[in-house]
Amino acid sequence: MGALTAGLLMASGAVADITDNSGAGFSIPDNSPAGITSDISIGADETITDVSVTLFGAQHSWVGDVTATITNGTETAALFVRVGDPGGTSGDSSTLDGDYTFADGGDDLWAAADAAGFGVAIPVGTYAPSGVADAPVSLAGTFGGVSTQGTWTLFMSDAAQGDTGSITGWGISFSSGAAIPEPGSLALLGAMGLACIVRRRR
Ligand SMILES: [Ca+2]
Repeated sequence: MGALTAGLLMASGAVADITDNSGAGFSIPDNSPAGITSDISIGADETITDVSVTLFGAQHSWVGDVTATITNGTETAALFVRVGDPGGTSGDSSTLDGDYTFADGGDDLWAAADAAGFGVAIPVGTYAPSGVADAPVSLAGTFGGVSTQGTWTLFMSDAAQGDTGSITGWGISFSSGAAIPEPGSLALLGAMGLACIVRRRR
């Protein structure tokens, strides 16, 4: 990005993000480790600083069955793996109903599922990615420094018979390149400038 463009972006408070919400929806095959995949192809070649993935219109009657991962073909990160299952159990009995975003710094999905309880939907929102037995996962840590360009593949699977689910679509969003101050940071800069002015007047 040229200095002029970056300056204009900073002046307008814009964020240098790439978002592609074109991922196709699908039904998750019941009780199938092979699961199902869907690709999004990104043409832009930017250096990733952070990634988030959103499942749109997610439905499932037993979240503990479900695993979701994202990969660029080289690196793979879990979004969630059989929530509520520390190993060898049927997992959490709450459900999925709506749009769920997975991003570093999001809410605790396992805690939200536990709070929801049997047959109750986990609230829609932004959740931190997690792995097997709720192991912490960082999307920035996994994909930071890698190019946005290429094929990004969402994998989902269901590990137990009976309860089923689907998504209507999915998307991926990247923060890339030089950090652009967000409106909150710009306001902070403004406040700092004001503080400087106040100090000068003393
Ligand atoms: Ca199932």
